[in-house]
Amino acid sequence: MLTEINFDGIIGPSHNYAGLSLGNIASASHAGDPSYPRAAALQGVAKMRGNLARLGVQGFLLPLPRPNDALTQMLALDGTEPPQLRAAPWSASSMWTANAATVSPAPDTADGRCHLTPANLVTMLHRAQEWPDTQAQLKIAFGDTRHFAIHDAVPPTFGDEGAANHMRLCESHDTQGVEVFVYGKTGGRFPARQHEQASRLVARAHGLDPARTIFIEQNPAAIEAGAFHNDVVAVANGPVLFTHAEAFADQQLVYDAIRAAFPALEVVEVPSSAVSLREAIRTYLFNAQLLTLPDGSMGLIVPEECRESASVWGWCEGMLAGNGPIRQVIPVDVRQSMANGGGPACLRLRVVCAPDTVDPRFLLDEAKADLIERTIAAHWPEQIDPADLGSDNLANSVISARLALLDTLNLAQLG
Ligand code: SUG
Repeated sequence: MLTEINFDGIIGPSHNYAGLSLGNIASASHAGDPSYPRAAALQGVAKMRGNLARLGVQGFLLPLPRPNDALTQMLALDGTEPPQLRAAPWSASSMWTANAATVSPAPDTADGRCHLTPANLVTMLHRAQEWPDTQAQLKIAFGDTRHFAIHDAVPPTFGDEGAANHMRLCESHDTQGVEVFVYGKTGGRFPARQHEQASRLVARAHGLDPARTIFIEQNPAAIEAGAFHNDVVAVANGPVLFTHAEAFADQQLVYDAIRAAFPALEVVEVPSSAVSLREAIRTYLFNAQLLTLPDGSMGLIVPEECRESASVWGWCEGMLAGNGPIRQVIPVDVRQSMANGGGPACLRLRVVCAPDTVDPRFLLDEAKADLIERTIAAHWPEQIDPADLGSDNLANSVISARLALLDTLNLAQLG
């Protein structure tokens, strides 16, 4: 039985605020702040626990090895370089698994397998180092080649940011869907991180039906306002597209194109008069997990920041009082990730598959959540100041913390 599993990235012990992502306003505005890796990782586990209780299934991916010595050497770091360059090999950015890969579930693909393409993330140096290690992990978690195909990343000429710029509409998760790829065009103040040709390449490699595959342009004004990924302004689940009114270059064209392939589309659009683009990006209302709950209704897992915004919370309350498909709005505290521009949706990769086809070491249960929490509490640094990045002491504690987690989860092979 195919079901949707959220694979959250466990927040790594080197989590820090180095201001590395141009166009990501939270990352820029927290540059230089101290970070709290232990608290960050525990917030992530608490989110996973909540969804495990709600859905009965939850997966995770492990932090990647940091600091990355190969990148340190490649950059010839010797202490004279600018701090942002020094910070790149330390980034814990693989926590945002919505950027780990693009996933096309089995009902959508020509060979009836679930296809995953790791995102090359080439626009940002600190993220471009992720994909080979991510791919190695995906090959273990989804190693059963009867059910999964793991591709190489697309060539670096084309920027690919994975599932953060990909949406799937379907009657239910286990039926054939319509896949929507959202790309940006270069030329604005901030980089357009998802290139059209990367999206088209991924769709071809996954064997998608062209009649059920749509390519749409992100609104340049949204990128300009800080929507460096489409999942900052829109999210889809089942037949529902939950979107800000200014998410796409031509909003009506997008609805029409999706409806032509998927007539059952239900659009929940938030008008700019209710929530400005700026406030949507500040609160991450759309960087939400839109979940189908066991009773068939939908719940929206939003950051706590949404509850603190009069306009956003007012819109949510009005929406709940109406008769729409989203019946619950559930705030979660992921503030440590939010301060780097990563909300609840950034922290998870959705994979539609049968749970028994996944390596069970990547699936969560309550006992494993306890173990993970204990390991984090015992080994994750309490605080990192960006000035500490580069120090041998910190390197040793970050490396041993990750190895302790791998050991706990019987995944030392990722060492
Ligand atoms: O790629 N932030 C990440 C946030 C990714 C959010 N993901 C999705 N929207 N799906 C990024 O910009 C900041 C790192 C720093 O500044 O230290 C960072 O990489």
